[in-house]
Amino acid sequence: MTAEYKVQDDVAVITLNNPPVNGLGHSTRLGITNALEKANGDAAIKAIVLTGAGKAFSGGADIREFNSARATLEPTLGSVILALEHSPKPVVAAIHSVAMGGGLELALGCHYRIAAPGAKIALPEVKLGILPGAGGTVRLPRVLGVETALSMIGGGEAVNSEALAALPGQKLFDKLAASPEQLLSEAVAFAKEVAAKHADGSALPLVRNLPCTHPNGEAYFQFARNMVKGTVKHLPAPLKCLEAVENATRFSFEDALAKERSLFLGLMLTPESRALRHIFMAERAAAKIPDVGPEITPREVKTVAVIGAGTMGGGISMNFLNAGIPVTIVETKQEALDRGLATVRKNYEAQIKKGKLKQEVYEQRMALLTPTLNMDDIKDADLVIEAVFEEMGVKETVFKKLDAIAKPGAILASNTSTLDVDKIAAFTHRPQDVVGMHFFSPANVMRLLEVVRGAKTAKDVLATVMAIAKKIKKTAVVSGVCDGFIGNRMIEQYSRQAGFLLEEGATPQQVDKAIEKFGFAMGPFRMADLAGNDIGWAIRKRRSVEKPDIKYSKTADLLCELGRFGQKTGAGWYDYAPGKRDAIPSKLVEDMIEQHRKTLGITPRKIGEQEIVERLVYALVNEGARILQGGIASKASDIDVVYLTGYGFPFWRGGPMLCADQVGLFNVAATMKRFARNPHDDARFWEPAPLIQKLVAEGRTFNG
Ligand code: T1G
Repeated sequence: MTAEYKVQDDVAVITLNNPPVNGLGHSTRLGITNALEKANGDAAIKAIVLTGAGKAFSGGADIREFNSARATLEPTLGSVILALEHSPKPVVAAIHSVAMGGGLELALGCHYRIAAPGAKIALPEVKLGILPGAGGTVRLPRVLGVETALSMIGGGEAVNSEALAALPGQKLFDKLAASPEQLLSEAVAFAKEVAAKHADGSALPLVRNLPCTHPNGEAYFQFARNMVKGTVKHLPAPLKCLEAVENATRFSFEDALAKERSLFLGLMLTPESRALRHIFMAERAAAKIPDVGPEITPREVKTVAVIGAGTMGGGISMNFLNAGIPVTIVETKQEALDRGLATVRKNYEAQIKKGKLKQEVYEQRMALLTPTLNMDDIKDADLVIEAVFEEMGVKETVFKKLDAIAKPGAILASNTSTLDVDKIAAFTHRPQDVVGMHFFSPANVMRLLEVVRGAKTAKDVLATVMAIAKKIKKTAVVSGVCDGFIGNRMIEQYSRQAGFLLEEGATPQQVDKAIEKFGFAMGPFRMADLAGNDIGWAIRKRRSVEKPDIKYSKTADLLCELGRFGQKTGAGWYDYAPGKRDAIPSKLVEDMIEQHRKTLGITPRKIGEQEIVERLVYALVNEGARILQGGIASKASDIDVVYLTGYGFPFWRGGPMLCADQVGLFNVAATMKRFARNPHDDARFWEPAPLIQKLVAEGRTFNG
């Protein structure tokens, strides 16, 4: 059982002990009800304290059980809470650190609640695409008031225990302990007090018996509904949260509880909730490298050096400055160094203007940045990140210098976005210390960090980079070495399809509009105009030498030959008014595409939105499957994390691989085969990857 039972004098102490956060899985739920029965069956016990071991009171229902029958195995959480309410002896919840979701609902079923200061209190279910499903929407308004409760349930954010205890009229906490260390002793003492108070047989207080009203309910909920409708698109849960709390003010406790249950079960089945729960687990799973366990000790990183003060070098440096880690930034020319520093200052000053950064914090951070023209100044750095021009010759020069200057044990990382990290490692005598750290532009904003594992990269180097990624608030995903790693290798296929769609009859705005309606922040052509069409042009030139047999649309090359590199030249796939970013469809570009179709002998056809979306998204899926079967990514959820945190994939769809699972791999494969019959497309590419065919044959999915 993952609920321990101890007796202190005449008080039974039940301690949840299901690391890491006392998730309320079936064994924990059973442990609580067994312990409750034992306490109530022991005449020597006058009161009960319920608390949590380790770093939480309870983090809620066990998310790992959600898709299994165990989640509804009795005693369900609702049954455990009923058992608490029916206990003839008073139950005091002693809350510390975290009481979230079902964990808070459990405490609301107790007769009394005492909290340590600093505890994080939340009903975050809405972030998982659901709503509190064990009475939270009917009990929390009764102890905090309708408006505070709705704000917590609809937003899902945590609030500190002392802030809630200070709310006028609140009935959530009967006491605030002096400190987390004194919580248990104070809870036991308080339990004795309430036992004495109810020794006369007076009824124990139940949250369910408190009133739940709002003086202007109809107007308030209408206002709240309009607010939610205006801000949350694509996600059904927030409006259902509001409906459940409104029910609590309109119906009896039991009726409102029953309505909450049916709303909860309905949301559990939505694809959006499946996606959000998948993301929660996927982001945490990405931090785990199958063959790099907790026994591998990371190296210490106290100082960082960044080679190159360009846009990437400056942005990369900011991540470490923000985490309080000193950075030495190196350039070869003073004007480049000055330009880089000016960019860093501009980025910080913009945050100050928005009120997101205090002046003194900005100055503290800048004080940690040491600019230099002398490469020798990096000799003591624990981690050196190269962010120079994306050309192997330049990388070779830099890494040979780093090999000669950097101290033994320093980690030498390249920010390369496509080049072979094994080749870069071979420029040094220490390939075991070389790794890829591929940041995404803007490097101080984008959460994704692709950690590229070379054949010889040492395990402790990987452990170090994963640990430092967490420290600088990046979501790190490990990739093997291949052209484009995970993200760019897949986006290459996505972009190829975008080009073919133009040749077959679509316009850039039709393609962008379709995929943006699907949920991408930006379609491929608006994105190309933002990033710069010349970047893709250079990569295609390199690739046409290395892999001449790759078929791709020449439309992008034709565009670049006109000098239309995108926003930076005031024209690209779209036209732009001077100084503006609004993409204006371009007659010149459409004529150019039309002319190109003629040279190819293609009669343009009307292409529907669904085909556009499937060709773009399934291109990601097919290449993702090849990346998986090639061992470049260790799990499908890692690929989803890359696309969700680095490429603007709509989060409510959970990533390309989960999206394919939700459509059904049988259907995805059948569509791919249909695309393979299109004479203007790339039949070889559209052959479903062997892994997809295997999963379809076995009736399985990417994400298990
Ligand atoms: N179930 C299972 N595992 C969980 C978990 C949970 N509820 N919460 C966290 N973990 C795991 C997580 O996967 C990771 O595992 C480890 O704990 C540390 O997590 C009926 C149905 C509690 C604030 O949404 O917000 O109750 O990677 O890295 O930064 O109404 O975890 O180590 O193997 O995040 O210290 C509602 C979700 C559930 C809370 C701790 N509860 N958790 O943060 O650690 S639905 C939640 C969090 C529910 C009822 C409904 C955070 C945390 P591993 P971590 P952390």
